[in-house]
Amino acid sequence: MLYPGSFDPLHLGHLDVIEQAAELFGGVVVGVLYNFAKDSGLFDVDRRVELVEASTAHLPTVSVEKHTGLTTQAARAVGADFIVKGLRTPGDFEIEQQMAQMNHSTAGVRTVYLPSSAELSFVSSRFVREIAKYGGDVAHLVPTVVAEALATEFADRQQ
Ligand code: COD
Repeated sequence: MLYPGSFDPLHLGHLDVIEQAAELFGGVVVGVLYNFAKDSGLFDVDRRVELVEASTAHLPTVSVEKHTGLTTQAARAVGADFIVKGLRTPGDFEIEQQMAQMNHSTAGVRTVYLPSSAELSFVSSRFVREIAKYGGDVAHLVPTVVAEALATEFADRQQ
């Protein structure tokens, strides 16, 4: 099973989905995808991978891969029969359902949805980046290692 995303950066909503997937399915490959339009990101892909690895070090059945291209190609590359997606809102479902149908129709790859935990459904990488950029507190939204990386990144940018 592949859990694909940008993970720029990984936050606790993502980690919750990873933990659920590892428990339910016995393991998961986290796929850090990086070659699409959205990718003028904060962290480069190798840093994102490092941060996901550090944040999932307590989960022995979780591994992390970076991948360029389509999600379905990433799934095939890691030998995953299906993709897992986290759902926060009904709006997420509408978008994800269309992608799931396209991925099945074009590549035979199926999608499983896991609901986000209620207390984490409002968390997004975009908001985390924005809050951290202006010095707001994100410590309750991201793993400690990510909070430290954000603080360093924005301190470096201000120099
Ligand atoms: N709680 C639970 N789940 C969450 C939360 C939260 N708070 N926040 C995000 N998630 C889920 C998202 O729903 C998503 O499933 C996953 O976590 C990753 O989130 P992001 O924000 O890191 O990733 P996205 O949305 O920027 O990127 C998603 C993909 C990389 C999977 C997508 O852009 C993609 O498929 N790109 C490849 C191009 C492709 O295959 N195109 C064809 C599509 S038909």
